[in-house]
Amino acid sequence: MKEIKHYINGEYVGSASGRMFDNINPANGKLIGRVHEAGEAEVDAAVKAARAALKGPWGKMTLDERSAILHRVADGINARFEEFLDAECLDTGKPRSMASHIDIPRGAANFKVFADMVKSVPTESFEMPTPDGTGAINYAVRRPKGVIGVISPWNLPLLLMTWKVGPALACGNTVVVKPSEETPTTTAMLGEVMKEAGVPDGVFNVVQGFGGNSAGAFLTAHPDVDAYTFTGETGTGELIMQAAAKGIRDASLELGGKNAGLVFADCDMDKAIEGTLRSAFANCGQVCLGTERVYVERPIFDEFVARLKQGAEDLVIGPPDNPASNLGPLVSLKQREKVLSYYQKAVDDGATVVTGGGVPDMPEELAGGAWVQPTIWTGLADDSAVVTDEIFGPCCHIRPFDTEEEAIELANSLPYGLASAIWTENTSRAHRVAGQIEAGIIWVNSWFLRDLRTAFGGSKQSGIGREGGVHSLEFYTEMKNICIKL
Ligand code: NAD
Ligand code: 6OD
Repeated sequence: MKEIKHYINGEYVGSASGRMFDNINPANGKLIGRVHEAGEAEVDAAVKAARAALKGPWGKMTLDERSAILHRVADGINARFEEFLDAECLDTGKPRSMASHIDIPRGAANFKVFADMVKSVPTESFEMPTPDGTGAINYAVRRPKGVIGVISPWNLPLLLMTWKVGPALACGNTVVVKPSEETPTTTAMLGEVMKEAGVPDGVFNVVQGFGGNSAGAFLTAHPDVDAYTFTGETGTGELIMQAAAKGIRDASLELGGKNAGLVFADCDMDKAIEGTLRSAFANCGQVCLGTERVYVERPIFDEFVARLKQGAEDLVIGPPDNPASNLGPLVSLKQREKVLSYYQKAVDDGATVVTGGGVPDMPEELAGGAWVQPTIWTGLADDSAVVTDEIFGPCCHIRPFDTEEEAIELANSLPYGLASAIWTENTSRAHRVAGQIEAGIIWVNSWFLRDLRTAFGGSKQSGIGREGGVHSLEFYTEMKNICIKL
């Protein structure tokens, strides 16, 4: 039986309490292994190790030395690519075809990109006159923020965790990571890679466990953490912000979304269908950037619905190791309960179920998995909870619109503001509409096309702050101004 421990101060350690929880394979409901659950003692040990490591060799390294180590971390992930891939697919059930193209390569790239970027970011300097005529010079320097608490979700476990750990370490911080209880494995494995790459003990620490009244809450309550970076639900983000307020700690929050896709009659229909299929169903709909609300200009509405239905019905539902699979299970039976409750609510609210709406028939060996059908609805009122709540499942509601203004108003009608996809071949319209959408990330004729130098994050209740490129470096460093009187 596989046993997953915490990684603290360069060693794998179990919980003093002996408390453990199950790690379940969502593709078949079977036990993968047992995971140690951190109590306050383990979280405290991890934070102490991270604090001490700030003053150790890590804090004294040059940028070049630190950057070279982070390149070795990326190389270490790539050298064990298949092991990381197996582990990620086992924990999440996602198709290997997806994880091998997105999760694992991005997990490695997140280290290289920020290791390089940190070496080329300028700061500022100002000359100023003074009354005595001698003048003064101001210049800014960046320093690590300190010990960073990283709390990450289960949908893209390695990718989203390293998206924070990469820049945090590149900037010279130390980290204590609390991965999701659903997906503990790849974060645990990263400890071995860090060790082999020469990351000093205490720089990267992992505590396993749940959120509330467990490792997550103990980490956010710990007074010696300098800042938190969190990806997860908006409600959890509120709790983390409250905890961070004690002691005036900074928090970067990447939260939920209920993203709109706007499909104009002048779109390239093939591109719009392909992109909307991916944005609604990739990772079984468990992508924060995914499109759960699709608004389609009336003249092409019927054709769009028919073609999206066909595309959804052509998806191959299956386990990770089937090379043909492009729709895996949800992450857990709990998540399936949530998604199915919305499938039922849609029916109760009078939706037309265009396709799906239930649980697929699976072979006996997979029957215990968290499978759901990809689902499309039309006909719901704009205030139905199915249209306003983030479901985080393989589903979308499609509604017609008549004017550009109406489409923009519909897209902006919710308290979320994470991402949006616009489908049009009219460039003026693309710029005009993109500029008016209230979201942090807008894609035109694409979806989830990522350049890691760009600002990433949500507006409104989808988050606070931006990460990516220099924005990550801003969050993970403290800038100080030095004023020299001449
Ligand atoms: P979640 O908020 O339930 O959990 C995320 C992490 O927070 C987990 O590690 C969990 O254990 C921890 N946690 C939960 N309660 C906590 C508490 N009280 N104190 C400290 N830690 C706590 O989110 P999830 O279900 O893992 O992920 C899905 C959600 O994440 C969706 O809402 C999705 O939109 C969002 N998400 C957002 C982005 C983004 O970039 N904006 C990216 C991915 C996922
Ligand atoms: O690509 C990224 O950097 C990123 N943070 C993606 C988030 C996906 C949400 O599920």
